[in-house]
Amino acid sequence: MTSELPLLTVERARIRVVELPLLAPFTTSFGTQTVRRAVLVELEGDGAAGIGECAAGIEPAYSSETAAGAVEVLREYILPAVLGKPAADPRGQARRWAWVRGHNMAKAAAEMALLDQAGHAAGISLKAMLGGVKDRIECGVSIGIQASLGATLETVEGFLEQGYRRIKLKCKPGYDVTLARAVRERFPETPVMLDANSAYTLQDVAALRALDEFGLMMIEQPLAHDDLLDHAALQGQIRTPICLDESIESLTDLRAAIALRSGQILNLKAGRVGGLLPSIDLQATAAAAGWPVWCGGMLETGIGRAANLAVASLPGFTLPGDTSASDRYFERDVITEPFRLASDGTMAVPQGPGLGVDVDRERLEQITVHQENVGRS
Ligand code: NPQ
Ligand code: MG
Repeated sequence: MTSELPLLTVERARIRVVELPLLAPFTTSFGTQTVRRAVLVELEGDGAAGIGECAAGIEPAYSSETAAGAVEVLREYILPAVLGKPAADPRGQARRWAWVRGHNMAKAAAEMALLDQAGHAAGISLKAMLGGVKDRIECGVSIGIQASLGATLETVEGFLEQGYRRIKLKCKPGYDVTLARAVRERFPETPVMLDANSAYTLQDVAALRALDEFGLMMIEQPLAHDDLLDHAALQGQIRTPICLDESIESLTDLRAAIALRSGQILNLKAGRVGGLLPSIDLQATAAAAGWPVWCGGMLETGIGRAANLAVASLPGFTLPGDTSASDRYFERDVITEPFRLASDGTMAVPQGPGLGVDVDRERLEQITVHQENVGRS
């Protein structure tokens, strides 16, 4: 954090679960999502309010965390650790739950709400609090597995017409080389990458090596979510740079991956690594090792999307991220001004206090499926 922030007390805390329907089903190697269920944390104190979004999904498929698990850990451990206890700044508050092992996405949701609250109290943007340097972010788009190759090519074309600067295609064993070839033939110059979400093993090295001829920017998380050794072995056998996503849940993981040469690029998601403040350290460590970093996405509502743009404005983030516009996923977002892509494929980083977005309270109530106050509130 670059800015000095005032003393801040969390006087009231609330957990809210929302369900936002997706415009189209989103299919990865681990399953199909048709709705984004998101856990939100709402905080108030010292006359300022903050909101944060949890990245955990319904099922423990992308990571071991779930929305229901996050609700419990937030209610029982994370929020009680900070309620009614002053601290110098959000970093000081986050230290109060450092004893909780794991549950990075639940911690990140609470931290996002604290930063939003602190930003509102002090009149400082999240971007400024984190030390962001860019006003606009170059955006890519992540495209799920479609019913046919033809449908995929049409989808790619539509997003390129909107201005997106790089295309990420979800792949899986048996749906990789044909996919890469078809997209390359139709869009020879477009920056393209694949994301396997851990669907391969070292047995599949032949198919993964066959991808080398397509000049892909990278292949994301080909192997198991916790296997840095096999990723290192694979990187030794393929030219396409490996980008790690699921494998990196902490600075320790990243340092090990760098030392082992398990990849060359980092997809950084604040939720996965326990928050925006830890993300500052990861992007600096990656940059020092010569690893480009980009900001991943978790089908966030406008709340989490605002945080993604703020963190993507840090200096280590040098590649276009999965920071797409609200209308990539949702008919109607939960913020009054949805995030829009400019025709040059960039999006503005919010400049207002905190997250810099206004929540559409009517929309929020409409999509709420559960809410509870925490502690004495
Ligand atoms: C990725 N995101 O980079 C993830 C995968 C993902 C934009 O490709 C609920 C919970 C829905 C977790 C959808 C993108 C999810 C999810 C996608 C993770 O691997
Ligand atoms: Mg990924």
